[in-house]
Amino acid sequence: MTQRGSALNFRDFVDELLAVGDAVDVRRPVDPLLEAAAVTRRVYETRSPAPLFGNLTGAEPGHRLLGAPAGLSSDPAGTYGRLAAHFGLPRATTPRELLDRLITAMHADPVAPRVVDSGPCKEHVLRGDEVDLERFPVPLLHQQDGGRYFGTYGFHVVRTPDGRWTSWSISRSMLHGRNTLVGPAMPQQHLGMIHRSWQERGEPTPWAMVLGAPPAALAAAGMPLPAEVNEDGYVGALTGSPVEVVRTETNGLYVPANAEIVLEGYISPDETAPEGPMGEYHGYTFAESKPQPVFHVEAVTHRSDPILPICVAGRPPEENHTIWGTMISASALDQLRSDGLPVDLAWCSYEAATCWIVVSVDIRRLAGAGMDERQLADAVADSLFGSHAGWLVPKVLLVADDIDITDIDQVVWALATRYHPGTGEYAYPDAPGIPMVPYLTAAEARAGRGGKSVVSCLLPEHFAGRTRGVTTDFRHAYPRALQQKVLDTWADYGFATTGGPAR
Ligand SMILES: Cc1cc2nc3c(=O)[nH]c(=O)nc-3n(C[C@H](O)[C@H](O)[C@H](O)COP(=O)(O)O)c2cc1C
Ligand SMILES: [Mn+2]
Repeated sequence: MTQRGSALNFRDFVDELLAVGDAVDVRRPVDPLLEAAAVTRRVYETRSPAPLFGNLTGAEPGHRLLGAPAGLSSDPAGTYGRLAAHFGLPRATTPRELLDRLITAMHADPVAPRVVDSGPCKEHVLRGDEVDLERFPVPLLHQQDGGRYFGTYGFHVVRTPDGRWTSWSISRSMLHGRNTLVGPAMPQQHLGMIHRSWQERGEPTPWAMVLGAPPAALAAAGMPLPAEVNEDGYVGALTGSPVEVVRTETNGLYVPANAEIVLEGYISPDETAPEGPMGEYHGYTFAESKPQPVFHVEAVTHRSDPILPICVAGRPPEENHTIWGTMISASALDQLRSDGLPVDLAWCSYEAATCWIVVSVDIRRLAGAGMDERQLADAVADSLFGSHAGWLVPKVLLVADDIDITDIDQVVWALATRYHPGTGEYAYPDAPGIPMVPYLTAAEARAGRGGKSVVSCLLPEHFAGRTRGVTTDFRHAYPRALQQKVLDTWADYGFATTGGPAR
C-alpha cells in the first residue's frame, strides 16, 4: 500500500482530473518533439483540460506525458481547480484560502517524512549500463530550445554534507546524453548552495530527481521557504501526513515512494556543459546557452507505465505562474506580516509572469502606523527585497484593501486611476534580484542588482485610513436590497444563470 489522494499521490491526482473532466486522455499518436508541447501551450492559452498523452511516437509503449499539470480552468467555479488538487483541496478553493493554508503550515511543527521499505517507484529498477534516458519520451518544448527537457516539473533532492538539511527544489534540466542531464543550480537557490558545500570539499554532490512527485511536494519544492528548512517536513505539516519516502538504490538519499520516475546519481563538482536556451517563465526565449553543471544518472527507478509531467514555460498562465507565483505569494505575505507591516494580502498576478507582486494595504492599520508613502515603500522594500522570496520578484505594487488583488481587472483599474506619475514610484537600484528579468541592463544582470521598484497605487487619503471617491460598481452604487433583487431575478430578466459569481 502506498499513500493515496491527489496531494500525496501523483497517479491519484491524474485519475481525479480525468474523473472530473479536467484532463483529457489523448489516444492519438503524438510526437514528443514539439507536438505534445504545442498542444499543451494551446491548452494553457485556452484554459482547456490537461492533456495526458498515452501514445507517443518513438517512445517505449506505455510511457506517458502529462501537460499543463497546474494550468487554469475555463470553468469559473473551478478556475484554480488543478492547483487546488495539488493540495487535496476543493476545486472552488480561492487564492486567499489557499494562501491561508500555506502560511498556517509555515508556522506549524514540521512533520518529518516516514521511511518505508519499498513503493511503486521501485516497480522497475535500472542501474549502470541499463540507464538510458532516451527510453523516456523526453519532449522538445519550443522550436527555439537548445535541447529536450527531462525535468520541467520535477524536483532535485540534495543534502548538506553533514546531513542536517535536505532540500527539495524545482530547477529545469535538459537531456545531455544517455545518462546525463545539464541544468542551472543558481548560487542563491538552495540547490546551488548545497552543491557548493560539496564542491568546497572537492566531492560530487549526491543527487536525485523526482518526477511525477506527490503534487503537494512538487509545489513545496517550488516555494521559496527559508534556507535550512526541509521541504519534506513542510509538506507533512501542509497535508497533515508524513510523506512516505524510500531510500535510493545508490546514494543514501530518500525520495517519495510513489513517485512516477526517480533519477539518482551525482552532480559533478567541476564538469559543465552548455544548457539552453529554453522558453522561460517571463514569456521570452533569449538565444543563448550557458555553461551549467552536469548531473550524472547512475540508476533510474520508475512505476509501470510512468507519467512524466511537463511544464511548457512561456506566456502566462503556466506553472511558473500558478505554482511558483502562488508559493512566492505565500512566502512574501508571511514575510511582510512577520515584519509587522499593515498588509492584507499579497499576490503575484499570474498575468504579470512573476515579475510583479501586488500587496493590498490595510488602510486602517496604515493610518494607525502613521507612515508616509516613502516610509511605507522603503519598509516594504526592506522586508521583501532582502528575503529569499523577494529576490525572485522585481516589482511590488501597493494598493488599498478595497481592491481584490487576485482580480487582474481591479489591479489594472487601480494602477490606471491611482498611481501618480513622477511621485508614485520608488526605485531600489542596490536591491539584489534574480538576473533573469527581461528588462535588466547587461550591467544589472551581471551584478544581480537593480531594476527593482515599489509602485504605489495608494492615494493621499489612504494614509489617513479613508477613501474619497465611491467606487461606481454593482456592489457600491445600489442599495443592498436592490442588489439582492437583481440577483434573485436574474434568470427572470432573461439572462443565463451561469455567468459566474458577481464580484
Ligand atoms: C514549473 C517551475 C519551474 C521552475 N524552474 C526553475 C529553474 O529552472 N531554475 C530555478 O532556479 N528555479 C526554478 N523554479 C523556481 C524554484 O523552484 C523556486 O524558486 C524554489 O523556491 C527553489 O527552491 P529553494 O527555495 O529551495 O531554492 C521553478 C518553479 C516552478 C514551479
Ligand atoms: Mn529550500
